[in-house]
Order: sequence, then structure tokens, then C-alpha cells
Amino acid sequence: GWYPLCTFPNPARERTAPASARGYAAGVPRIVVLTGAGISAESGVPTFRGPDGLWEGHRVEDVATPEAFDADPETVQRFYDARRAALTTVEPNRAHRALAELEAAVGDDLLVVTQNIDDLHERAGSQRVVHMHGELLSALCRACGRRTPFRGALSDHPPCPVCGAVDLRPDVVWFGEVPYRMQDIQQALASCELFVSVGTSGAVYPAAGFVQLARVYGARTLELNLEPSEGSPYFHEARHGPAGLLVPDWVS
Ligand code: BV8
Repeated sequence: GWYPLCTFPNPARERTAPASARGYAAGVPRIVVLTGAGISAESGVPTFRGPDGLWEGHRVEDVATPEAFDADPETVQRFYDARRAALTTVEPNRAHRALAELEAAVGDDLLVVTQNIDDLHERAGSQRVVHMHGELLSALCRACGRRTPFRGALSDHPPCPVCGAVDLRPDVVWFGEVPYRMQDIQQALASCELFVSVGTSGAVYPAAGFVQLARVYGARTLELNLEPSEGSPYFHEARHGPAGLLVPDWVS
């Protein structure tokens, strides 16, 4: 059923002593914020399941799979090349900046786990960001497995800077692949006191299940999203509206 609305202490105001002074192991966050495509929407980055449900004319499920890459690597490479190139045309928005300001105020007490592969959190100033689905500005070598920072077009088949093989793919977690840093994420969810989800439809696992995990471990849970998501019923509280308004309001 629907959980009673409850107010959340404002983490930035509440902070009096640094995390370490409160007996928290350094690096064990009190607040975990999960972000999805909705936090980048106001920067002009299209979401996956917007009105037409397409991204650059593709359904993400049709191109974001190892099978699609094996079947038609050029199309998949070009899909990600286009999104990588588009990064230079967008800027972080107020929501990204508010999370960076919160991190500046609370340090290790905050961990941002993002499903997004853009670099807008980092460009807004966030330093503790886990890209559980990989990053556009990174390439993965299928020969040696190394991830290397990368800008430009992978469809130009650049060689791996480590082993020299010409077998670089987008460093992105596709459907059927294991997300990055799940241990760190699960540990943070088990220890946090507040789990906030921003701009995600709750359609893809394991990210969509994080709210339930955090709740089982006793965290308070808050959803900030444009509209109710598939995960809304699992949150203690849900606020609906654009992230550019909701996130600065929550942080302030
Ligand atoms: C795994 C990178 C095992 C690529 C992505 C059957 C049932 C349940 C699960 C499965 C199943 N069959 C298969 C699975 C597993 C599968 C899955 O969940 N499939 C779904 C389709 C059912 N998952 C996987 O395969 C994952 N791997 O499970 O491995 C495992 C598990 C645990 C531990 C170890 C091993 C890997 C999935 C990763 C796929 N890669 N992205 C790329 O970017 O190209 S997925 C991609 O879609 C995103 O990364 C994100 O995760 C997902 C959902 O996207 P959102 O970010 O939520 O964006 P969306 O458009 O959907 O929603 C935007 C939201 O924002 C909306 O709610 C909207 O209202 C809101 N919004 C819009 N504007 C604003 C706004 N909010 C605020 N302000 C605004 N202005």
C-alpha cells in the first residue's frame, strides 16, 4: 500500500560534524542518490522512454545488447559515437549542480550512483560518482579488458592504447551484462540512512530494485521524478516535478 508521507530532514542543514566524527567508517555514505536519464533531461539529453520511447531513432533494448553489437557493430558504434559527440553540446543543469553542492557540504556521507553514461555529474563538480552502467567517455578493449578514457568515434576503430588490438567497444553495460561495482553499491545501500532516486523510470534491474534493498535495511526512501514511476509504490515519499526544481529544493 501507499506509505504515509513523511518529511525528511534536510541532509545539508542537518550536517554538524564530519561523517568520521559520527563513527561512520570513512567512505560509508549515509545518503545514496540513484540517478537516471531524467536528471539529464533538462540538459537536453533525451531520456530512453520519452514520448516516442526512442533514442536517436533506436529502442535502447535493440541496440544496448551484446547480440546487437555482434550482429551489427557499425550501427551500435555509431549509436554511441553520436551520443558521445552530443555530450559537447549539453551542460549540467541545476539538479546536477545541487548534488555537487551537497557533496561539497557532506563529503563521504553522499554517494551518487548513476545509471547514466554521460559526464554531467562530473562536470557539475561531483567527485564520488559510480557509473553502474559504464560511461560514454570510456572505451573497453575486448582483447585485454582494459577500460580507457576515450573521446571521438569508436567506429574509426582506434587501437587499444594498452594492448594495441583494434577491438574497442563502448564501455557501456548492455542488457544481459553485469553492472559495474555492484558490491560497493550493495554495501552503500545496506548502510545508508536515506536513499533518494532521481529521474528514473524504475524499469531496469538491478537499479530498479535498489529502493527495496535500502528499505529492507531500514533506510528512508524518497523518489524525485517527473511523474510516478514503476518503483513509486516502494518509496516512503515521492515528489513529482522536474529534477531541476525538486533536487535543489531537497538539498537546500
Ligand atoms: C543484469 C546503458 C545480472 C546503456 C542501460 C525480466 C525481468 C526483470 C529483469 C530482467 C528481465 N529480463 C532481463 C532482465 C535484466 C535486465 C532488465 O532489467 N531488463 C528490463 C528491460 C526488464 N537488466 C540487465 O540486463 C542488467 N544486468 O541484470 O545483470 C546481474 C544483476 C545483479 C547483479 C549482478 C548481475 C543490465 C541493464 C543495463 C542496461 N543498460 N544503460 C545505454 O545507456 O545505452 S539501461 C538504461 O535504461 C539506463 O541506464 C537505465 O538503467 C534504464 C532505464 O532508464 P532511465 O534512466 O530510468 O530512463 P527512462 O527514460 O527509462 O526514464 C526516465 C525517467 O525520468 C522517467 O521516469 C521520466 O518520468 C523521468 N523524467 C523525465 N524528465 C524528467 C524526469 N524526472 C525529473 N525531471 C525531469 N526533467
